[in-house]
Amino acid sequence: MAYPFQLGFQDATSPIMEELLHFHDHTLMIVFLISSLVLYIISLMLTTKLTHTSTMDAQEVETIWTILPAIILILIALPSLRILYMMDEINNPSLTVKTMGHQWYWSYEYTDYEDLNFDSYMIPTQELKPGELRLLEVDNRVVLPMEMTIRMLISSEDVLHSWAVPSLGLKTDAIPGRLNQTTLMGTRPGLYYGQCSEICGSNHSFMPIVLELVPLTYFEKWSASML
Ligand SMILES: [Cu+2]
Repeated sequence: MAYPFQLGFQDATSPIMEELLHFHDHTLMIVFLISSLVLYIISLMLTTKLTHTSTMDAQEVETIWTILPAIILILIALPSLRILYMMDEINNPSLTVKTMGHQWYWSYEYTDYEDLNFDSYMIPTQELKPGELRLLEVDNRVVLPMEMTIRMLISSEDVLHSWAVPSLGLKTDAIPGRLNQTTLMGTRPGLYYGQCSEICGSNHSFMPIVLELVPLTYFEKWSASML
């Protein structure tokens, strides 16, 4: 989860988020270079009186300042498309979990099991135990095996919601009447927090998401205890 006054992203827990962080740094570096150049030129123009009064046109420099931005745009667009297609890929998932957004809680269904489903409500502030996170803890966590490809199916029962877990690089809209699909792959065990990311009504802030990524053997024990 994020810590107070955090400026950057959360640490990556999935390969996709790793890629997204690299792409963010790459794009930010380009932005820094352009900003520095523009600032330098502005300061130069403000502090000198160097003007070439007889210059009417300059073909060479115009060619450069047309082609150079085009190359920079390509350098951003190509890696961006690469990640876009990687996120779209569903490669042979070993587990499917369906989540439905409700006003205002999430419900989960492990569709590979006969009868494994539950609702996940936020724990109200007055019922929190010491050390628990306000507005982020839920009564039933989504337990999932780590280092496995999981297919998340996301939909909604009433209004638009959005199922988001920042450290996994996930944010998928939950749309009534439509089943959205995304791949979830955690590389580390732990607790991962997210929140509904679509303004969905008066209790929009009170429908958090908590993933508990565990090794496969623990997941098997948990699923057996839930049946
Ligand atoms: Cu919502």
